[in-house]
Amino acid sequence: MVKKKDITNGLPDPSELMDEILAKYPTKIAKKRKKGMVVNDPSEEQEIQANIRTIPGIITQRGCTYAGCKGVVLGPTRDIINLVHGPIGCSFYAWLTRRNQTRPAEGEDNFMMYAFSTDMQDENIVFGGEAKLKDAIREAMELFNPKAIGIFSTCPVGLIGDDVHAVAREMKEETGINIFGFSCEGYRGVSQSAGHHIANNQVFKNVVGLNDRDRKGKFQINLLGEYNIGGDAFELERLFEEAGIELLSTFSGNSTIKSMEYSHTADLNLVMCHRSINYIAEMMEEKYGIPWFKVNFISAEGTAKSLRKVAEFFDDAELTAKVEEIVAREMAKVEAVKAAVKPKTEGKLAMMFVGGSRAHHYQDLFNELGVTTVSAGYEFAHRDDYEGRHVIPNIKIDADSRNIEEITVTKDEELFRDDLVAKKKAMEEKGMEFSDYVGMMPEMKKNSLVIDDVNHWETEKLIEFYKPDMFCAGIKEKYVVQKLGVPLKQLHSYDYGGPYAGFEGAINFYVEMERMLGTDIWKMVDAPWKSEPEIVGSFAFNG
Ligand code: CFM
Repeated sequence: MVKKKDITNGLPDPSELMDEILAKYPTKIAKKRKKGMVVNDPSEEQEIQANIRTIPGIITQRGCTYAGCKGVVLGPTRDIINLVHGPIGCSFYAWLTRRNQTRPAEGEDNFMMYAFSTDMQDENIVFGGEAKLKDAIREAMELFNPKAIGIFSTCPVGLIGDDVHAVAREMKEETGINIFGFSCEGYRGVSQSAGHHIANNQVFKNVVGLNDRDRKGKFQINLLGEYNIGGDAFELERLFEEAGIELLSTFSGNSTIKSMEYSHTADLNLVMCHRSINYIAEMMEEKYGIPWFKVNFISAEGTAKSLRKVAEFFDDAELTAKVEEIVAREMAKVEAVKAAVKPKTEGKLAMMFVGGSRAHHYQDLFNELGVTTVSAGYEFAHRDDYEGRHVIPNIKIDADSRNIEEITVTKDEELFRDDLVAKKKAMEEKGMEFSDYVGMMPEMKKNSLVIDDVNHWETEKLIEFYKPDMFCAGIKEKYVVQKLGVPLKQLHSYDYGGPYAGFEGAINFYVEMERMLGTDIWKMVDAPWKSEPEIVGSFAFNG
């Protein structure tokens, strides 16, 4: 049986492990990879290299720009037809695999179970696909009569030069509905992160502000960067509703395009996933004066803290009392489950390599179970998600980032909320923090190993060194890791579980971790090829 690292006197210094990992690479590549690895010291300012191109040939966890735009940001919105202009494979592999759920009202449009594609063929690549795209839009109109259509560009669209924006303009005119395009070709950026930015820009330009709904609640908010994976948004909606907080729109879990149209009438934006949506938060503040702050509803403590911060912002006795009542009631349930589970999970080791925010958020949930995160990293986050937003002015803008449109946002003289600006200022004076994200590294232990855009070779070495009890990542890593004897929890799709957000979510996660951390089954199975190699390879020549 494998013996895991003893961490009673702090985490072991992983410098040797780092050297061993790097020794395998050619010198130039080792130099580059080294900058993406940090032996963490939260008492110091440390720099990590992030958001740069993956080295060709390395088995990355990353996805493409189209995935970040179509799948991540727009995918969970149910009443828009998300039409993919491209070969069918791009649609097929983006079809319902993310487990973002939705709950339409009776009779309301819900297109999420469909995969809409222009199904480009060779002849469209050679002669152009714009005519086919127009036909697809007409067909979609006839069959579904939607309120809006988004057109998503896949790699070939950019290569052959189809102008999705011109088609969108023309078809908007012809159909009378809102149609807009995204230049989110898979290769457009270094990862799905570019797709988030492109999606934010287009949604802000073409959707936000279209409809000025009258105020319905005393406290109106938007939740940005929550995508309702495994039903997370449902749990948060339950809490807001009980507290009397009117959730205008979520970007974009369990959302409608209609609700995004009046989202600019909110008093406050809460940012959950900073990486994917901070652009809209910033742009809404510029244009309408709506302040934002970062929240984390992953973990019971985080949920309580986030709800309390919202109550503090609105500074209303009734709301504060209600929030306290909810927190007290829910925490009692949480504590009861935690007390039963924690003795079995305490002292275990986890590592997580996920996306652009969950590798940080889930550390809070593991902390509640007494599980230490020994190593973590994002697939595609930027330096600010690691080091904190204060580094943004120092981030070098490279050619890949310049490739993404920066839109200029100006103040809306009519709708700008001077009252909110004054409120933010007053709250800041009282010590409340806005427009900030502290990042992952300052909140991780000394000597934890932080790695950006981790690859399979590095994953194997990490497992060999730390012998963790739990590895959190996605489907591409799952079976490789399990064959190495370590259970893997998917933190993208949640496997078949969830919700994990909010109080109920924390309870679900505790119970699941008790089960997953409490079994040695993965350590007992040996991959068959360890004893009996099935394929033996040899070089035909030594050239
Ligand atoms: Fe934000 Fe996400 Fe994430 Fe993300 Fe994603 Fe996702 Fe993720 Mo998968 S928006 S960065 S692009 S929290 S799909 S819901 S789980 S990689 S950590």
